[in-house]
Amino acid sequence: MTDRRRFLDSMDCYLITDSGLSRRGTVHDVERAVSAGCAVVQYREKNKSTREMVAEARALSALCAGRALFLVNDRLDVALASGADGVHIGQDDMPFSDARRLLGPDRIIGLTVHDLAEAEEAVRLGADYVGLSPIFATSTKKDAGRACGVERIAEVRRRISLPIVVVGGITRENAAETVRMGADAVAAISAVVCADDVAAEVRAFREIVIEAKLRP
Ligand code: TZP
Ligand code: MG
Repeated sequence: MTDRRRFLDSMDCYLITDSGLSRRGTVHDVERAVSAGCAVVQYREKNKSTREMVAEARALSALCAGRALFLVNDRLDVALASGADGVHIGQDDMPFSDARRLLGPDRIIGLTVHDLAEAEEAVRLGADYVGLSPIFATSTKKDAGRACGVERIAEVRRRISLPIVVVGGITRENAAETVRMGADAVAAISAVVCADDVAAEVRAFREIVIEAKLRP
């Protein structure tokens, strides 16, 4: 197992960036989240040119080095150009086998899944973790689909041993329940990047997750 995969074992709060929602910008959000102990950062950028993304991803990759895994959403080209630790891809993105061939064996590839069949397929393909979504209703991703509910987490947990990150409508109020149902880490976009103090918000989520893991 590479050091990169070890980061996945320690994750509790997983940051997904969103420059459209962020109050102080993605670099600020990542710096504050990582300084608060966030172990995995996913650079999800929908508003910038490829050139802007490569420059920003390089800066973020340097900022995360040795402190957190740095993954790029969807864009393998940006991940490769920036020296990222890996990518996060969805069901309609680059096929997994092509992504693995392009990235090589050591980089992390996370896959979005919506149900047990997709989660079992992620295991078969060799994904490093799954992002299960959307757990709750969300307005952050317009095409996220219908909320699957917390029971889906338990159903997937019973059948696969890959790390599970839950996404979609996660708040401080519902995060503990997702962990009790089997999530390893929570990814809350709006709750974190719209917060007054990103570091304090990440710390709060981390405490909730760590506590819920200790007392299931
Ligand atoms: N993928 C599935 S739902 C979602 C993504 C990126 C958005 C989650 O955002 P929020 O603000 O935490 O509901
Ligand atoms: Mg995608």
